[in-house]
Amino acid sequence: VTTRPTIPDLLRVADAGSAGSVRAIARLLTVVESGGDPAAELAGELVGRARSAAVVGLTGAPGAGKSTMTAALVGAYRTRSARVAVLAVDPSSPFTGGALLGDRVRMGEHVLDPGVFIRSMSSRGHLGGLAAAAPAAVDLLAALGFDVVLIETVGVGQSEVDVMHLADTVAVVMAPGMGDGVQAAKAGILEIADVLVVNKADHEGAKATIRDLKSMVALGRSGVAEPGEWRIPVLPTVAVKGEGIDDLVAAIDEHRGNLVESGRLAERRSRRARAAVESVVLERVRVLLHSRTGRSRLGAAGDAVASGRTDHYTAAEDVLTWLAGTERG
Ligand SMILES: Nc1nc2c(ncn2[C@@H]2O[C@H](COP(=O)(O)OP(=O)(O)OP(=O)(O)O)[C@@H](O)[C@H]2O)c(=O)[nH]1
Ligand SMILES: [Mg+2]
Repeated sequence: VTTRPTIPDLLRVADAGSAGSVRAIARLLTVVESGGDPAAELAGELVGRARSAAVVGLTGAPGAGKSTMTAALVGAYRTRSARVAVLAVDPSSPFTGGALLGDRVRMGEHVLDPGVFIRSMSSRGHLGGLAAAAPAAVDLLAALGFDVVLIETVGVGQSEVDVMHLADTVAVVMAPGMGDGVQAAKAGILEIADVLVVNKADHEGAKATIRDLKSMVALGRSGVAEPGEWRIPVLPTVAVKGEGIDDLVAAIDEHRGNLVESGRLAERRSRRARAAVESVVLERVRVLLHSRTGRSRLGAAGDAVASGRTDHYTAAEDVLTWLAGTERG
């Protein structure tokens, strides 16, 4: 008779780093994604653990070379014997199977390396959406002792920005000649980028893109540099050939050093933890609202507003008062 491994069992196997550890880590991530009591138990087990992972976000337009870059970065970190986890995140699409399958091929030899853990997350099947699971997933991987957690996501829309807020360092990957998409994305780029990467530097037009981005970075700065202020570097790479990857790793290290010195690493960690707390709160509220009582409360509130007996703010206050009572009880 085989019994289901408990969460402490899974943690022991994951920590041992032995043959079954990749599978144990995968199961722990499933626990995180599924939420509820097991996820709460796991979170409790992880309290007090050291988390020293460098959390690196990689985002950019479709086809810019993020996955190729991720594989190259994994290779670079592995030569330093760092343990690396990759979370490939697609916040928008519930249908990422094909793309992620391609990424597995792109990850090549890393798929079989026990020092590398690769996981895809999509919005499919998550009660609270991806945002609910991503912060806790990053935290789990850090608590399991990974030295580097790479989060790869597509695009620079709001949900990608949310995901990128989980990272200590965000690299935005661009490619030359991507036209209007790049233009449109520019506004959001400086908000989230710590490092700008111009991939496909072997393509025509790379020089112009680099020049463009450098002047954009210069314009985005507010005149006089403060001491210790981070300057966003613009780095050319050819990810398919591994060119420029060492410089990128160096820039990521440098940015991390800057975060530590300026005290902003702690700030980013708090921001990540805040996101984890917020997502649990929102999940709880959603569960309560969708419960039998919750639905009848909402239904009654809707009736009261529709019939003109009250307004929707007052009705919402009543529902919130009920929710607060439920949480205490
Ligand atoms: N010439 C050239 N091609 C590259 C380079 N980097 C990546 N590619 C190619 O560009 C294509 C897209 O690369 P991916 O790594 O899949 O890009 P991605 O940003 O992950 O794409 P999505 O996940 O679809 O958004 C692939 O055919 C790569 O081989 C590069 O530096 N130079
Ligand atoms: Mg990709």
